[in-house]
Amino acid sequence: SSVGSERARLRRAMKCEWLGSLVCSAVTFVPESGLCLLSALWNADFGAAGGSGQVFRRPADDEINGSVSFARNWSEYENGFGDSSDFWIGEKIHELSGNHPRLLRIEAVAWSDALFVCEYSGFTVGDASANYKMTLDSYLVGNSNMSEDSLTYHRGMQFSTFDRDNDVDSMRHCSAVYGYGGWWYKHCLKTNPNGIYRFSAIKDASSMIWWGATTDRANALKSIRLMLRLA
Ligand SMILES: [Ca+2]
Repeated sequence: SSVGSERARLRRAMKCEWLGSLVCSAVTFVPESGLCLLSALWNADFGAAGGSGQVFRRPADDEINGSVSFARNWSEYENGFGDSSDFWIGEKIHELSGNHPRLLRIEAVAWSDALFVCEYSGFTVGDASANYKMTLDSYLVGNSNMSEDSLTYHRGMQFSTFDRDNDVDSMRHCSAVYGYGGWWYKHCLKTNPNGIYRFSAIKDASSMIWWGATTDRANALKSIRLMLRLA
């Protein structure tokens, strides 16, 4: 019933906020979907799935370049960075998912303002000794409206940054080739949410992209966020 599902949503909300306050102040609860934010970069309204037209304000240095904020080194990605609206959660992602595989939800907004969503079960991230290796179980087709599953490609990869090449491409340093962001690069990518922020749907794979969320796979996105269901 809707009462039952509302009760379940509230229960998740309370557990999520409790876990969030326990492990990381950067964990933000998203009441509309009952999930917790891991990472976000937005200047758009996420619509029904996400809230009330928050406007993203880029830091001053990004107004010059527009590509700085997610080009961070290994220790910055470990520690986490950013503010409440534009951030990476850091190694807390392992604390949240290492022993408890979670549901992962990605919300991406194209420059047309269309919202694309996908969800994965069994998302988990290892610890520093495993270079934060990421695994997941399956793409939840019924909860997703993207034209393809692009994250399964990255399953089993270790995390890389521009100063730590842990990808499996022996010829290239994927982070450095594709925008200097940190991510679970492979050979190299079908998703690049920490790539360079553009101010239009420019076609370039070093941009913040997510295959399946745009007409052309390499079109830059307007906004994206990653969320974890903690309870
Ligand atoms: Ca490499």
